[in-house]
Amino acid sequence: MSEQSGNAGATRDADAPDRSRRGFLRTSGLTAMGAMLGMTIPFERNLPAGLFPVALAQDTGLDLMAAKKGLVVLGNRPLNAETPAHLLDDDVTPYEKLFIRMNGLVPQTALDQDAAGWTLTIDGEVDTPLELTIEDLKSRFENVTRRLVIECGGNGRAFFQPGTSGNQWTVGAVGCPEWTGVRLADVLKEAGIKESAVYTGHYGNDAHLNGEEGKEVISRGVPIDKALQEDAIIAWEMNGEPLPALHGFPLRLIVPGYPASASQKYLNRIWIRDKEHDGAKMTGDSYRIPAYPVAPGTEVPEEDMVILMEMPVKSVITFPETGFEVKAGETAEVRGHAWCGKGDVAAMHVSLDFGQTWQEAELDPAPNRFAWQRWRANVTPPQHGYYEVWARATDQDGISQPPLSPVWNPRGYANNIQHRIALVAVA
Ligand SMILES: Nc1nc2c(c(=O)[nH]1)N[C@H]1C(S)=C(S)[C@@H](COP(=O)(O)O)O[C@H]1N2
Ligand SMILES: [Mo]
Repeated sequence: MSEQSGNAGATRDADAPDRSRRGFLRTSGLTAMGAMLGMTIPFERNLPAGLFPVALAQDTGLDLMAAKKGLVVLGNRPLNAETPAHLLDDDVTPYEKLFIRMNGLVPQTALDQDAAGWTLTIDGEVDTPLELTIEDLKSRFENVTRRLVIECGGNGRAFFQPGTSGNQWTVGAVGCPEWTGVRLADVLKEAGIKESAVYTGHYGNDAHLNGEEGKEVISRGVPIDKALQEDAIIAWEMNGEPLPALHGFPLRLIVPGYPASASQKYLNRIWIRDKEHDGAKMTGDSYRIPAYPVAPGTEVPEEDMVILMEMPVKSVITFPETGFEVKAGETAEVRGHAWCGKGDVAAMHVSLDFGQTWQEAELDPAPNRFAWQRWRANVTPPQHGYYEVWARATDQDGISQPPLSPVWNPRGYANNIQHRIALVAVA
């Protein structure tokens, strides 16, 4: 849907035969654009040639958001949208409820669901560079299906004080779909990782917002040891369907435990580097935090910023929705999910008295490593009035989510503040 930029320069004599795409749409029936919009366009004949309905343009993202009605759009160029906590209740996050984080524009190949000739190149510090089709991936490596959490490094940014620039994600830049693909490690081993390998560098074919052809939108990587663990996968399916356009069609990486920026969408190349990767948004202060705790608002010199790797332990309350009413003295179930960049979560607690006392929640084991874990607890508000449910997950090292934002950092990453919801007990 890049008609606006694509055809805008093609001026035509109004009387000349109309051979533009819009002309084609016209001659194939005036309702073609209307059909795409799902309604008639009463003044369609007034639409200047080359002008496409703005609602169909990728600029608005409206067409792409059609199935994701409950999400909160933070911006439309690039398109970013998060999921309200109460819509994250599913064990496996469906397409409709998965957050969207675009740094550029969805590539045309993804919009067209066109995977013809798609290849994935593995090159750099390898014995045998590979160029694999999707069929090669499917047939030459063991296929695996895993539930894996993806969480944006900036999830929770909105809770930092002072505020930091970037999308003001609250709690919903996270999800846990089921991905099908092959282990990244298997593919890398096939290529043969040289001693000199240090880091991966990931590439996709999404278009830069400024329209510059071939300009990198985002290209991140992970230490080679992380890439060689068995958890990361190169996926072509999400929840049993080909990857949707917004989530990386036809191939993407899922590197669980790390900020989702490492999980490159529209993946067509993995460059094995002999040094830390320096692609777009790998350097400067992107996805970096100070090497030492700083006071809120501190300006940190660039050389003191280190790459954000493992995401901290975290949880979300997905039921009930904030503001829920219960009867005083009666028991209500609260539930949600917990996850951690180190792997399994060790314990889950909830509080009904602003953190004075905590009760242990039931915590299910993960169906596989790096899937989120279901937790549930029964709470009983003793008398009528206003309560809050606070949720706190603890990792294997005994580290818990903080009640206030964790150590501040200039770009607002990795905020694992406890999630709170309001609970009203009526007499
Ligand atoms: N090609 C490409 N891959 C990308 C991005 C992108 O903009 N382009 N954004 C990254 C970031 S920052 C996040 S948080 C996740 C978001 O994945 P999702 O949109 O499928 O939820 O994709 C990552 N992979
Ligand atoms: Mo992200």
